Amino acid sequence: MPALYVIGHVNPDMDSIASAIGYAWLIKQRDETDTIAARAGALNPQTSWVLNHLGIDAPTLLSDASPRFESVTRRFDTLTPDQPLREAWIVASRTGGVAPVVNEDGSPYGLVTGWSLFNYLSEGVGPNLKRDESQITELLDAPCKNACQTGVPVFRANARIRDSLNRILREESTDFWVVDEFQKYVGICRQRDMLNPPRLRIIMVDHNEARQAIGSIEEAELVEILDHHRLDNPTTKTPIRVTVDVVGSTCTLVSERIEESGLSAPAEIAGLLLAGLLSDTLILTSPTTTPRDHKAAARLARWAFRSGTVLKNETIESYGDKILAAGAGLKTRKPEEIIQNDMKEYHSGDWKFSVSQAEVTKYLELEEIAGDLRKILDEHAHRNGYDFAVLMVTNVVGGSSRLLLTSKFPEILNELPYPPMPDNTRKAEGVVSRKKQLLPVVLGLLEV
Ligand SMILES: [Mn+2]
Repeated sequence: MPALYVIGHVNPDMDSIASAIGYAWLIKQRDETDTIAARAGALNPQTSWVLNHLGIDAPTLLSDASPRFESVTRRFDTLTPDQPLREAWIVASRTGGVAPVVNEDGSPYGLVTGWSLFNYLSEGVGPNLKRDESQITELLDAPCKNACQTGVPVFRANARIRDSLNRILREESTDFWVVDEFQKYVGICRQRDMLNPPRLRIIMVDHNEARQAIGSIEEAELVEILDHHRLDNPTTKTPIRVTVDVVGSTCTLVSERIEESGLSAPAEIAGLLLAGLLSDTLILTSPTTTPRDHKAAARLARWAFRSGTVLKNETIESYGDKILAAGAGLKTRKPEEIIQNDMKEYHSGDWKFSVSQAEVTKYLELEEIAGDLRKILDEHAHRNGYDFAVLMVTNVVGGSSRLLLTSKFPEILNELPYPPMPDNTRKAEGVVSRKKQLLPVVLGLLEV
């Protein structure tokens, strides 16, 4: 069975990372299925802080779902160039006709194959074989290097198969080397496996739109969706389990699943899920917060704030404050990073745009860097071919936002119900949710 990955959206936020780790943990416990928590990009400062604080490793980076050479690699036993050919015979009869010969340092030397062996033997005994040919067994005492096919193409284990398909089809040989990043032997891959590689199995958490998913998601096998955003999911060939529910965080859904399974999460997993929940709901204050989120937070707190753990003296509020503070502060961050960190792309009619969100604890720093930020936002929009871009700077303490728009934007957006400020930003009082508050207003204007 190919690996099963649980992964959130690109530009991952706290909820995406926490729900991926938490859900992968649950599946492993509940179904005894090997599951890998993955992330679709760099961690943001808030998430790094939480993972560090709880002593949890960051999930595996998976930026593309196209099958890699590693997925079709066969890890055959190897021989050194000086080992006798009869030992290669033993390996080849186990592998179905190929014995990899590898230098002492692990770099590929050559392959003993049916073809290379025939060439070698026919040179030794000539075209006419006598009835009892004892020469053949003697020939098998020679070192492997005498009967190797060299110049066999080499592929990196983590390279995409798709990118090398043309070359694979052109090659005469049907077995190829697979090496690691140091060009050392990993295994052998075979042409017929590469033409139909196993698809990565993916569970999407905290998103369901292909546009917000890792690259080549269409080449993966979508297994499940667990999310709380608007529905715009890719189509599938077979039925899958889809949960898109109206709650404040994906971590809420994960914690409900844990409870339904009759399990309780270990303290650090509970602390992580609680961080995702508190981050997405701004400590249970955002308009997206539901009674289920309150219930989930209480349950996670019970599991997480145990004696003997780093969170032993926390309350939901004190822990939430620390999490939000770890994500705050503009001047300490690069403008590019502020825009890229939590950026989502949208299409509406002919318009293509992005809305980035950054969280701060006060606006003082924004006024100082608004000019720089707009310049970078203009470049960002230009580079990606967006008609415009918006940066939403949210004051998580005050519970409102300032909007920074690119210098060029559709004229209709002058009608945004947020008054302009002296620093050229717009004041969006009480607006903290991109999804529930800002986006419907923007889309409402664009779609008129
Ligand atoms: Mn979320």
